[in-house]
Amino acid sequence: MKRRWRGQQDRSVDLSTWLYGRRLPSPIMSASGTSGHGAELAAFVDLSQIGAVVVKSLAHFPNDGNPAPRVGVISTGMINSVGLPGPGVRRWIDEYLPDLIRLGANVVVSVWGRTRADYITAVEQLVPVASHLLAVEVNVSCPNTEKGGEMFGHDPKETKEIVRAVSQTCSLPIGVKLSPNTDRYIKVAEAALEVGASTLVASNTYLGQVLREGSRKPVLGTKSGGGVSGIGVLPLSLRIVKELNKAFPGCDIVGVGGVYSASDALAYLFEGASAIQVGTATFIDPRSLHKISEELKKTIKEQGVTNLKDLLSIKREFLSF
Ligand code: RRO
Repeated sequence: MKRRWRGQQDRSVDLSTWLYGRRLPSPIMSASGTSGHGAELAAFVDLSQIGAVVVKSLAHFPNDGNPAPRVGVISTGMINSVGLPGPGVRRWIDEYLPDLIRLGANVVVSVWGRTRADYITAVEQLVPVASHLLAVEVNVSCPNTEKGGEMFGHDPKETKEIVRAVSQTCSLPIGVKLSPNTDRYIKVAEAALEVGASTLVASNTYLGQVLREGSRKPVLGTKSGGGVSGIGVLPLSLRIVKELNKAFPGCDIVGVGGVYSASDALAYLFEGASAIQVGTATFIDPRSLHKISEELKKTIKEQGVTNLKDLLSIKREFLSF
């Protein structure tokens, strides 16, 4: 059983935001794949006070993942080729979901598959526990599958069929995790929104390759490279969020990529995101979600307001980071 976090938090400021049709206590969420399948961060942050825990992508089958090393450190963050290891939805429901429920977390389940039918089966298996979940995040953009850079999320038609199938299988709100590795992300997003996605999650990691210093050897066990994340990708994902917001005004967007501080989170909010996912920063400091939330509250107070909505409506320049 996971231990509940018992640190200090400022309760005088309202960080709440709307996403997936619900009021969440904070716009700061965990990013899929960066804190395990369950309540792994519970010792470092009050899971009931963050926006949501986004679980590492699950398939309807257990999966081993890629050979080690699965992650490598770079000056601007990291590269990974984790390769979707996971217990499968059924075992996840038995072994991981109970702690998340007990700790009061909003739970978003990321799902993946090798075929459209795989996605349908994974979501069918979630239906009996749907009342405990906030949403499904459809991952069509993992860079580390057998097919490498060839992913459903680079094809609007494929994405549309998968999202349509998911929305016909369950009544949970649907987010779609977009790939940044295509110039067609607007078309992909449009296709997903047409068939039932409510939320665009931008974005997954950036295809890359890293060699060991002074060597021809890749740092990752999969020699073909992996997905790059961290502070270096913030400007890249921020631009995608901006473009999505312009193309789909009013649509819910979750910004992901390189958020290490409240000022990084605010950049996404200023460009139209309703929430932010934090991933790579938690590898540097597992308390990052807590720290960023508290920093955001401090900024709100410094500006003489008491909630996030009012902070975002301030038009003058105000940051003093
Ligand atoms: O497991 C992974 O290798 C992985 C996934 Br599912 C993903 O969506 N993004 C990523 O960078 N790695």
